[in-house]
Amino acid sequence: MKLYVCWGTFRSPRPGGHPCRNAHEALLEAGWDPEVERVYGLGVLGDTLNPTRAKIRELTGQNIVPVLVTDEDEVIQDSRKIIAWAKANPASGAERATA
Ligand SMILES: N[C@@H](CCC(=O)N[C@@H](CS)C(=O)NCC(=O)O)C(=O)O
Repeated sequence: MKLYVCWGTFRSPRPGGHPCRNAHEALLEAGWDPEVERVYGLGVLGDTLNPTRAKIRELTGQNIVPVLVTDEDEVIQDSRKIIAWAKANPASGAERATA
C-alpha cells in the first residue's frame, strides 16, 4: 500500500487541516502502515513544471495529492475518499501495522 503525498504529512493551519496528513492519519487509525512517497512540486503549476508528479498523472490524470494505491492496486484520489476507504476497510490480521 502506497500513499503519495505532497511534501510530507506535517500539520497545517489551513481550514480542515493538511489533506495528506488527514489521509495518512485515517489509514494509521484503520491499522494500515502505508509506504509514504513524497512527490513534492506544486500541482497548480501544471505538468511541465511538475516532473516529480508524473506518477500522479499516470495514476489519476491530474496533479493533486494525496493519492492512495491499495494492495489490490485500487487507486483512490482525494483525502476525503481515502478517509472513507480507510473507515470502510480496517486492516485485519496480518495486514495490521505491527507497532
Ligand atoms: N480536496 C483535495 C485537496 C488536496 C490538496 O489540496 N492537495 C494539495 C497538497 S496537500 C495539492 O496537491 N495541492 C495542489 C498543489 O500542490 O498545488 C483533498 O482533500 O484531497
